[in-house]
Formats: sequence, C-alpha cells, structure tokens
Amino acid sequence: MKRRLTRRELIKYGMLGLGSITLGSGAYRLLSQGASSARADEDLPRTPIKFTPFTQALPVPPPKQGVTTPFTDGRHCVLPSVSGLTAPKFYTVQLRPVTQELIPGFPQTVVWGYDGMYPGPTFRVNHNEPAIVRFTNNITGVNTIVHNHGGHTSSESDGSDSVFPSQVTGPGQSKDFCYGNIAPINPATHNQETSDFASTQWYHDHMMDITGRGVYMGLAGFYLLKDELEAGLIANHTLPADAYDIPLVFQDRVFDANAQLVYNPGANEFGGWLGDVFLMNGKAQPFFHVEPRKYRFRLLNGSNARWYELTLSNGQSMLQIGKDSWLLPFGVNRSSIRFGLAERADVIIDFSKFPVSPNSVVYLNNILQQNDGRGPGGTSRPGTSLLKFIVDLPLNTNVPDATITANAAGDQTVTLRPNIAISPTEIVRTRNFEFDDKDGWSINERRFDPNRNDATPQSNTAERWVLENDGGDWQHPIHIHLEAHQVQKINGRTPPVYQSFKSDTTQLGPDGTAEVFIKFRTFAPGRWVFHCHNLEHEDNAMMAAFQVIP
Ligand SMILES: [Cu+2]
Repeated sequence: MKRRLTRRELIKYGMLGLGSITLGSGAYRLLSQGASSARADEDLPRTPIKFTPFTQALPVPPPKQGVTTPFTDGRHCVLPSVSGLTAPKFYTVQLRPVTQELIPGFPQTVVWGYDGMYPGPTFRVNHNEPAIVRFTNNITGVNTIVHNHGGHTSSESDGSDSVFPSQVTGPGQSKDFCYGNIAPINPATHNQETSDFASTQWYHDHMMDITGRGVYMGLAGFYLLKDELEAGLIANHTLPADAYDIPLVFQDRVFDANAQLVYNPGANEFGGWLGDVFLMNGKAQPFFHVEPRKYRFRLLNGSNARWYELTLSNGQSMLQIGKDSWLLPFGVNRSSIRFGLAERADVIIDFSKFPVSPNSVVYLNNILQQNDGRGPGGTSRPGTSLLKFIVDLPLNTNVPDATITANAAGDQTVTLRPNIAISPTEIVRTRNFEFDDKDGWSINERRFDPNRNDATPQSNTAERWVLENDGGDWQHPIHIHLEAHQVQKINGRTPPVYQSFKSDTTQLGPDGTAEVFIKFRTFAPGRWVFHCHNLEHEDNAMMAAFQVIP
C-alpha cells in the first residue's frame, strides 16, 4: 500500500524544500538541503557506528523520590473523591535535554529526559496514596504533555492535549498532574474494584502530532503500582521482592556518525520509523548480572513502530504474570511473547537452574523480522540478542526465592489477581471502528479532530467495541485510554488465555479484527482518546476522542 503525503504532513515535517533531520542539541539540525522525496524503507538511514555489544551493564532507572513540601500555590489538579485515600504525595519532575552514553564508547548522545535521564525515573506508588506530579518543561522550543499509560486518570490529568489543551506544558512552564492510584469505582457499591487495580503503567510524552519525536528522544519511564494484594504476594514470596523486580523497556533507534539520534518519519511517508540499534533501558545491547533465582521483569515495547517477539536463547519459557497494566489471575508459560507497540508483559524468568559462573549465560532474543512500519513479518531464530544475562552473582539467601510456578495444564486456579469479567449481559451498545488509510491515517475514514467526539458512552455502562483493520497488511496496535478492555474475540476467535483478561493495547493484524468489552467508570466526566500506538500513525491522525456522558 502506498500513501500519498498530505500537504499538512509535508508542512509539519518541513519536507517542502528541506532535507532530512537529525535531532541534536535539543533542536533540529538540517543535514542536507534540497527536496526530500519519500523513499523506500531500504533506503532509510542506517547507523554507521559499529560497537561491541554486551560490554556495558543494563541501566536500571532509579526510583522516583517525592518532595516533602506540598505545593501550596493552588494549581492542583483534581483527585478522585473516594474514601480511604491518604494525603497526596508530591513529586516534581523536570524535563530537560541531557547527554547520555547510549552506545558503548559514544558518551555524547543528546536525549530528552524526565529528570534529565532516559528512561525516566521509575515511580513506585501504593494503592490509595494519590500522587500529584509537577512536570516542568525545560526543553527549548518543544511543547510537552505527559500521559500515564494504563492509568485510571481524570480527563484533565490524562495527558491528551487534544482534549485538554490547558495541560500542555510549554517551554519554561510547569503543570500538575493528579494520579489517584485507585482502581475504578463500582457504581453499585461505591467501592473500588480491586480486581481492576493496575501494576505496570508507563508514562510518556503524548503531544498531538509530535509524540513520536518526544518518545524517540527519551521521554518515557515506568509507573509501577502496588496494592494490598500484590504486596501480600511479595511478602509471602509468591512474587519476587522489589530488589528482583526490574523494569525493562526495549526501543530501536537510528544514530548518525556522531552518535546523535536520527528521526525523519516523513522519509517513509509516516508508515513508522524503525531503528537498527536496540536499546534496553536506554543502553545498546547491555548485559545484566543475576543471581540463580527467579526475577520479575516488566517488559515494555517502548518503540515507535517496531514489534518484537522475545524468547530466551536456551529455549526456556518465561512465566507471564501480567498483560499490559494488570496482573493475570495466574501465571502462563510462554515460549515466546509478541509485543505490539506500548504492550507490556510482566514476566518471571527463573535462573535458579544455572550454576553460578561467568559462563552461565542466556540471551533475551528478538526473533521477529520487520522491514518497514507496516508491521512485523515472519520469525527467524535465533534472532537478535538484545540483552545478555550472566548468572554469576551469589544467591542472597537472606531473601527467599519466589515460589510462583505455572499452573498445571488446564488448572486456572487464581494465584495472582482475581478477574471479574465484563459479562455480555452488561453490554448496552456496540460501536464499530475501522482503522484505515483515508487521506493519511484515519478511523472510520476520518482523520482525528480534537473537537469531535467519535463516541459518547454513558458513564458506568459497558460497551462492545469492534476494532477492525481496514489497512490491508498494515498492522495497528490500538490503545484505549481510561479503562482496561477485555478482549472477547481476535479475528473471530477466542483469544489465548493470557490475552483474555485485561488489556490497554490490542494488536490488529493484517485485516484483523478485535472485539472488546469496555466499561466507562469515571470519577469525573470528561473526554479521553483512543488511537493506534504506532507513534507515526498516531501522530498522523489515527486517533479518536470519546466523551463519557453522565
Ligand atoms: Cu497504526
């Protein structure tokens, strides 16, 4: 499929008479002059730098610390009014350019970082302890807005400038975002539905039209939540302790000869920008020392357009305990896990069978092939090694190993978070959304209009949404804000068990369909968005807005 660039796209990306761009020093630098015509993907820039992989350690983003003095200047956003909340905790985050060593031996890459680091610091928050986060933008010439992906958040603090423009955080500005850290409220009982409480969210830039650039430059981090149930699973050693709980975001990037990030999404007609260097937590192909025990990894595909299918090089399974933001009811063994954009898998990897030795090595491999933004092709083993685990740390016997194992075949006894399914009897209406390519990227043949409501569900009702890919062999991972959705059918079939509970992002394969149930439990009326999470598709109008009406 070929797309023709709209004039808006040409203007937006400066392709009318300008050249390709490199992102350095926080501003665009023109590399070449002269008209740039759209090119086939095989002609896109490739990183000219050679480096030796697995020579530097995996960075683990530090936990975000709160501030002790509350903000008192009356700019607070709105927290949910629900009983049982503690006083809010206050955090300040500064967005700024910084140089960081992404490629071993090349220390000067300019990135944009929350708190001046990429990835940003990891929030670890507790249920019923609201957070008020003041984001200050010190990136010259760039508007930002933060979205807490997977969060049950008010419209005001959800980070969609398109539906709440007053939260745009321009250069030199500060804006407050309120995160209740609660589960959706059951309207019948007025209690939180703790089966819907999230575990693994991530925060990232969400500025309309330029989200791809912001995330590519480094504006992403983890937001991990813990409630009484999950704390209990950790305390009784079902799940690994926090010290063995590692957030892991994988992203692909293109660099120029000076190790600066290259981003030119118009070069392939906004089909999706692929990189050829693989970063794990912001480091190209690092290693990670582990003990012979079970570790928990919060795997996140934070790439702009690349899909992944991850395996372990020794053929060992990973035990998936969570999909997107939510824990599953029980662990599911996976020999490989496929990730569309923004998807997460919460997994346990068991290193306990390895002898403690520098020779005990296992790789996390990506076996998925992808040549352009339309989506993945086939798989090829062994694939590309992204991360090298070395089981050479002595076992700390003061911390018991986690006990979780996969449920025996067919045994779906709840050992993690109970799931309360949305029942077909709760569905009040069906809506259909076709993801297509009319005049760029579109939904139901309409490009995104922030002033238009594409759906107006009623508060505290449930609906059936049929998401349909009308884009031929283009693939689209669809993210719906505000609430989890429950996948009923994928391409007309019952989804695999790990996909049958809660998701916030669902893959639409070639000509694929997904039928999902979703509730709209809001603690304040407002508008939210849903969109393709291929960031170049999202930035080119494959987005829609819904208003939850009282
Ligand atoms: Cu898409």
